[in-house]
Amino acid sequence: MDKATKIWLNGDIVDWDAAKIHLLTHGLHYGTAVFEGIRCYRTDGGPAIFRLYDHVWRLINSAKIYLMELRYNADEIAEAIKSTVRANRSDECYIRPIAYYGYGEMGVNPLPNKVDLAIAAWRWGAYLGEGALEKGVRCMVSSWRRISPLTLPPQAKSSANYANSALAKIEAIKAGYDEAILLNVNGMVSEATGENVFRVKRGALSTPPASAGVLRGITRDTVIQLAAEIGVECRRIDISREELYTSDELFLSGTAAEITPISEVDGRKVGNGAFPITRKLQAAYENAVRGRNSNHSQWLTYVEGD
Ligand code: PPE
Repeated sequence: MDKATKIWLNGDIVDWDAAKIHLLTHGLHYGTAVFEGIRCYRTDGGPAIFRLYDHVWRLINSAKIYLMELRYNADEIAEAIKSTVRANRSDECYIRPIAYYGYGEMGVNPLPNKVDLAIAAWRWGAYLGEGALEKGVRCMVSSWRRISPLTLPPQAKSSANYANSALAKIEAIKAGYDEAILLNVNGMVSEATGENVFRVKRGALSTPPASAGVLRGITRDTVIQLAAEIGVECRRIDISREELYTSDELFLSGTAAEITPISEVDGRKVGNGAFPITRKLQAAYENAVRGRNSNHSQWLTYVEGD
């Protein structure tokens, strides 16, 4: 990774290499951690964090689901995130707040352990590899099913959920693909290992509904709003595996992945290789995160302001 200099840990800014925790931390053993992925972009008005409060509230809600006492309110967490970016003198970075049940008692019950909060920020370029945003990624449908909401709550962005993602990612990489798309236990498309999935067919946009077991992505919500503004309504409907194969366009959305076209699924080329709607949405997204869309200036929190 592209190491930075400072990490925020339980209220203190510490050196990157000094941000260490105990080996018997509950979250490491039992996946009892919740986190966020946020991006800060360079804009004409200085570095700005995209949809900061939406991420902060999702973190707070994830923690609530796991009965974690965060000890900081939304404003305090937002301020801590801004101060982490400032401490790293970074104008463009990926930000990772993580709350976890800490060190104290071993055993599955997390409740006796105090909850730690840490925030790191570092440079993270194209998440799915060099050139992915331009030429797209090759995906496979995983043999692993996405965790069912009856098993682990998908709306809690918990580390535990990512063990399922990691298995699917390993399978895809070993099979020579870039990314995996997971079906849910009903056999319908859910999401990718760290992104939501969108489909374009005859000019119409769709994405699986929350009931398909997806994380309600903040980028997904951004895409839906931006699409409406360019006259493309998005339907939240179930997508089947074969509908992936017969799409005109497919793309992934996520904070890290931004809007990444999918060029191929299971060896089937997506559409004719032109991605007109995806390209429009990529441009609209870029304008929004860079502060060039005055309709959405409320999505940006400037790091240098108070
Ligand atoms: N689904 C999953 C499973 C997921 O992890 C993400 C984000 C999304 C959907 C999209 O959510 P949003 O970022 O709010 O649009 N994945 C984060 C973690 C990536 C990682 O490898 O770590 C991210 O993009 O930050």
